[in-house]
Amino acid sequence: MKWLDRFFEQQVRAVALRTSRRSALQRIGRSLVGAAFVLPVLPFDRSARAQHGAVDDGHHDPMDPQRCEYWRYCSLDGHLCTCCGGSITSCPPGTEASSVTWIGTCHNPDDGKNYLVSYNDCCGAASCGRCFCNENEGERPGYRMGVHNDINWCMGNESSVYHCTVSVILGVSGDVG
Ligand code: ABN
Repeated sequence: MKWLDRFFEQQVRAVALRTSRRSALQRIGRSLVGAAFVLPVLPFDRSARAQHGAVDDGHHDPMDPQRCEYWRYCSLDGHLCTCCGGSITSCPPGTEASSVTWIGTCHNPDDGKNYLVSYNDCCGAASCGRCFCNENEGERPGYRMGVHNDINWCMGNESSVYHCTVSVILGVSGDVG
């Protein structure tokens, strides 16, 4: 393999003789600047994120339970079970609701009332991956766990594997008893 080493050495030396360090740096610089102009205009496939509900298409329907803007999801951080084979309040088959939850208060634009909502994670199957929402009304920083919603609430279940999140109404704000 010595002949190969010698061959490449000769080629590199020949290039070095013909090219000054400054012109080499200029050429590298030019191609980097060129790349900076060309790369941003290349087409990117964003359809995967769109399918997962992460792209804001300007359609904000507070009554569509498969959208993050649905009024009950005002403090939901996770994947919507309505996009994962479950419903607003029930976990998809093969998963079970978390025994501990995150509670939020959401305003229902239909009747003008505020509702106490429990966000139960559904546990026991790998993350659903669809319709991810990060709504944080009333959330507080993570160092106070009870008031932070970016938590895997499956931690108290037999399986702590997170799948998706449901939202269950616990009561109307102002109700006593
Ligand atoms: N409560 C949803 C969730 C699950 C796992 C990690 C962060 C948030």
